[in-house]
Amino acid sequence: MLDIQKIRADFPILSQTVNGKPLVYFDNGATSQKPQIVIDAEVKYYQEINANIHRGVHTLSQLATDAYEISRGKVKEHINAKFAHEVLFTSGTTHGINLVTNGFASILKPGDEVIVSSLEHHSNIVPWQMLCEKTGALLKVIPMNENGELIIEAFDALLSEKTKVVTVNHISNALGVINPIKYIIDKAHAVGAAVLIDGAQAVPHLKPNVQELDCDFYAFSGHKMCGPTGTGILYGKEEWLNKLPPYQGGGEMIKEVTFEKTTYADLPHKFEAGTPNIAGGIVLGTAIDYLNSVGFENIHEYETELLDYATKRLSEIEGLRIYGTGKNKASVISFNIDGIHPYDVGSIIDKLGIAVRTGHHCAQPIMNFFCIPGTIRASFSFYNTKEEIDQMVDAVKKAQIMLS
Ligand code: C6P
Repeated sequence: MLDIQKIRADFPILSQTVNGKPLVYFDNGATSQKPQIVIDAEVKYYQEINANIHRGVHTLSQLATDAYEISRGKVKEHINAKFAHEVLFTSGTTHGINLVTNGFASILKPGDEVIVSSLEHHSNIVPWQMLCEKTGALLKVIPMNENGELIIEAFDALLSEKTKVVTVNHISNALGVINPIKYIIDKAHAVGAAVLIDGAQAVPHLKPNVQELDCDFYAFSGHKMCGPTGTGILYGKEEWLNKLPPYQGGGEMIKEVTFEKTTYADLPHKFEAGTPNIAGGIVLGTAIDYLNSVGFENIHEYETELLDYATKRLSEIEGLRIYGTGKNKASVISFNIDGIHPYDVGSIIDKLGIAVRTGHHCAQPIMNFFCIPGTIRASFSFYNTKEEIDQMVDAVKKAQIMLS
């Protein structure tokens, strides 16, 4: 059992008022709030050990390097990667996915096929489209049903020896649906395809086990899991990271440079050109420690309670439709009210202190499927409460009356 009031006290922003009302922060899918321990760790880094890493022999540089590599080790343990050098620091999920698609440009041939799902964020559509344009590969899409679930038989039918890559998100950001990724990974491997999982929306809610999943790549963002913005991780299997060419050229990613030829550094440095977000990388480790101290089983249990409660309460509102009604869901609810634009509801409830996201959530194909311009999305974290859900429901009812 979580002591929610104690947890809330860890997050200074939650005691703030917005528009004169206590803040109800339900935009955790966009970015999570940060506990004081994470904020303090960022300050402590700049106050005490700020230096560039992997370069200097001086003490501060070594302290910063050690802290950065300790954090990489924490991520390795957290996701159960086989080696620390399979864990690449990135600026976020988008960066991680682009690193992979860039690498596949030298692997794919015209007529090869890449399978994405209809539930993807634009970050996991556009880079693959760009790759297909560059290489002459074809983009195939796993369709979804009215509940927002992928149609798995259709996925099975898309697979063939032409399939070279399959990519899906672990959890849909727009609908909260949890995808059957283990099934997808195993089926894709059976035809020899590589698999990238976009874990951006999964890591705040669960602990991915990349060896058990057997995915080839797993990309996520630090800022959605209580870490700083501009941080992220790309996990890649050693064999794949050795096969892919570097993403960017520059300092840190080389073994030797002459004007005739450059040789590249070993993993992970081959993919970490330039000075990274050192403070962010270190503090991501602190965020992971914090989440583990709360406990992912506790988080799952409590967030399921919040999801069930919010689904029940919102369903009381006449004319309200929830999108993404499959069985397997994370604590995200996307909804609309008949005849009212989601933006209008979002603006009114913001005046009442409630922060939700409205719009297409960078997942326009999902909105096109439902023939809507967007939704109102409430995404819950373990520091939210049922009382806050009640406040949102009251605010939505008020907005409905004002806008009808
Ligand atoms: N989704 C949301 O409000 P970055 O911006 O690189 O940290 O993450 C991109 C991204 C990739 N995949 C999924 C499934 C995502 O949800 C996101 C980010 C935020 O839903 C901001 S658009």
